[in-house]
Amino acid sequence: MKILDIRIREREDSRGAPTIVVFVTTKGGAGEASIPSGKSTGMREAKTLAPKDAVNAGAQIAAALAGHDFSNNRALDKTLIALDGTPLKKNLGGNVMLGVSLAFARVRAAAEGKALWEILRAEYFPDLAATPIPRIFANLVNGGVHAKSNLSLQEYLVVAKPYLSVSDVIAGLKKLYAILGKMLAEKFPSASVGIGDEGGYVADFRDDREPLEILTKLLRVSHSDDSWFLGLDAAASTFFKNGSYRLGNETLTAAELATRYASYAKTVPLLKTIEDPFAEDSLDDFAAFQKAHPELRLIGDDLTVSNAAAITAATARGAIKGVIVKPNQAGTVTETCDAITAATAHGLDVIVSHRSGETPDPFLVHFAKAGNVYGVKIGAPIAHRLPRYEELVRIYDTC
Ligand code: 2PG
Ligand code: MG
Repeated sequence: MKILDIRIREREDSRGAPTIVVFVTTKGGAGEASIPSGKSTGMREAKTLAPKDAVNAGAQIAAALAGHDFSNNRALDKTLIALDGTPLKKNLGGNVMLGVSLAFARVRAAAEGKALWEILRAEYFPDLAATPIPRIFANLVNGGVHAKSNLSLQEYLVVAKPYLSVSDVIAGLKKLYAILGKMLAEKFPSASVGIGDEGGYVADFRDDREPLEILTKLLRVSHSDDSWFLGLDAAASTFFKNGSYRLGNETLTAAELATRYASYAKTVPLLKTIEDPFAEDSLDDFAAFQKAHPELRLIGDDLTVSNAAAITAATARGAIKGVIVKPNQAGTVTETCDAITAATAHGLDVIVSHRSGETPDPFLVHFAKAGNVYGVKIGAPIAHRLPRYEELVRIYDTC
């Protein structure tokens, strides 16, 4: 498919911060992709260029690629990676490169009359056949850098065990969300309960343990404790300062923080997963904690930054049992799919994730379906988080 032009326009994300939409025109048609952006970003994830620089990078890519023919995404992405020439995509930006790569995949999908996930499946996961429904990781209480509150931990998630249809689980989740809203309104002055970046509630909790206790109660009173479990995303790099962890008013060593998580898990038996429990450079602490607590599943995010080599290294150390995959951490369609392939080969639970600053573009759901992943992390079922819920219904329940 011959590239004719690439254009980039600035748009707002769900936080009202500037991000980009990328348009690719080829001889066979046009495609576009809107790129989300993170706040608790890993230092080794692909760099995001500000919109002005992104427009220039887009023009540079257009000048280099116009007239070139690419038969698949791997060929295009290889050329983009070479053109950028840096490990963290500092020159062309991971946001720009992913936008070009994804928009091109969409052109191919449209030309073949297929869904995006089918194009990705055919190119990157040709041996997969079934399409199991992924578990939804829904963030119902927001803290850390995603909320103005006293919580250091970033995300308190409810997760549905396997179920029959996406619509059923979303209906159950919306009920949980409404009941939780009522519980919090009774507990706190209602004007003080807010909504965070990912649609979860924000309130003045006693400490970082309290939301886990309240979510346990939520699952019990709604008789959902046999079909749902709880997860945390600590995003611990965000409260790691000068070699220690600032959890609320406390300053903890890694060992003390590990003891705290273990005590959460003991008193909150529904807690099964912890994402980024330690800072992004603390592979040893991940490995020690995962070995001491095989009943918990540690998940790498900032630790592994959707990079196949980093995922392999973390798995070799026994540091994680699951991994977050975010396409804009990787920076191209190919590297995203290679990360999914590597993680799956290592037996990890793969969870394809949104970013805290989102757009209506639901592309992540197509990566999930193409790669038959374990889960999707998509926030609470409201407002700007809904496009990914709707896409799940569209491509799992109605196709
Ligand atoms: C995370 C993400 C998404 P951000 O840490 O997992 O929930 O947050 O997009 O801000 O990096
Ligand atoms: Mg995370």
